[in-house]
Amino acid sequence: MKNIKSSEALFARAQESIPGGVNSPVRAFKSVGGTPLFIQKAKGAYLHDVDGNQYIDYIASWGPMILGHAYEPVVKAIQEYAAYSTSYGAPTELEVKMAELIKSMAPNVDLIRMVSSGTEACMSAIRVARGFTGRNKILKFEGCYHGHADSFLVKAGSGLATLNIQTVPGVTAGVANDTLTCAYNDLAAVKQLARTHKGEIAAIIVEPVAGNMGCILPEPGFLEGIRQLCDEDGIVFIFDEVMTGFRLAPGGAQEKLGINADLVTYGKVIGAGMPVGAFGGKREIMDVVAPLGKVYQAGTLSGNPIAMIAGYTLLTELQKNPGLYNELDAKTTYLKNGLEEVLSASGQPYIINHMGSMISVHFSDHAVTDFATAASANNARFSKYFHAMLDRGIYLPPSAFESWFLNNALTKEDLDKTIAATKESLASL
Ligand code: KE4
Repeated sequence: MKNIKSSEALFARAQESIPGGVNSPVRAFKSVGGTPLFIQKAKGAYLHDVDGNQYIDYIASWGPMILGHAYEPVVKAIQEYAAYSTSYGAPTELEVKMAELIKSMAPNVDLIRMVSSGTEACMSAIRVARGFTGRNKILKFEGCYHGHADSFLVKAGSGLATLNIQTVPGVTAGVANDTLTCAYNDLAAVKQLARTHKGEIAAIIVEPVAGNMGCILPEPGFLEGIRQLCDEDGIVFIFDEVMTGFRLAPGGAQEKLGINADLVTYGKVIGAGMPVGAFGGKREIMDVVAPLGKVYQAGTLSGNPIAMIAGYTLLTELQKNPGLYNELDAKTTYLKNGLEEVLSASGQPYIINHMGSMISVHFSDHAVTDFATAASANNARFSKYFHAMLDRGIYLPPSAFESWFLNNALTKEDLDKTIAATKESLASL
């Protein structure tokens, strides 16, 4: 067992002033148990907690740190721009350059609006879809998470699944009634809901590769079928690419999967760890956004110069070096193969889901293709595995309902350590 006394003391203190001692529920280790580690600093692939312990990081701040922590060009850019003031509340050339850069990387984005979180991006995107279509309902998928805006807190994944929160107090019945849900990968159910609610659905919002139930891949025909349905019924197809954007490919899941969305939302990587989200898409739809149109959306810190220079610097690195994606994908495949070897030798049932640099391990004897199959895995075993790995210096997401995120600072030695730690951990369970 590692010495985590300072984390324990800080967690006790934090709970006196912060709900649950954390500023976001998934950090609280609620489903895996134990004391959340308080992080002192991080560099490359390594986190250092307040007790001086080092960990190989597979969370990457839930996605943003794709090239590793304290990535030099990003740090230097933030340091330089901080001296010019941290916010103006007025337009800057940097925001224009950021919008142009995103448009040069992401397909189907004519206009894009910057915001300060993935939640804001998704919340704004559905408002735009409702304003554009004049319809009220949205359809989301059980176990997908699009942030904590009221409309999304219906059968959502990530922290709600981790904490087993099915209905969220404070979300009114009126709001919840406008959110239709069905199982991920169930195209027949989508078509049935579209028939039942013909002319009522403004948008179908989906994680094109789901990362909030563990990592769950779209089955062949699932997204293509929704695309066709949206074309037929005048429904806005929204790709929530807060996780997949600029991670699966420079053009995100739209590029990787070859499917066009009408609107797309971003977060995480585009801010390089600073608070940034964005929503964008076809001009005919985005034209409704104020001050051009009447769909109001705003933010004091939207397009903040420090956040913009951080994101712009990281995206530029990714655009200039597309080989980074092949490197990252190869590292993830190497890790998957190594994990498969030790997991199959353990004799216990397991599933590994993986695309690009997103991966998840499920202790399950059946395919994990939606929330129900993710929830019916042996997640108690995952919790034990999580702690056994943490004790061996490997920091996995503290929930079976999360995707792991690899960063490109990980070395073959780190991956081998992770595989070896898995072998030892499984033997100890
Ligand atoms: P934020 O508001 O947390 O920036 O983004 C919300 C969001 C939207 N869409 C997707 C696909 C997401 O995964 C997220 C946020 N992801 C979680 C991790 N599963 C963030 C971690 C947290 O809640 O602390």
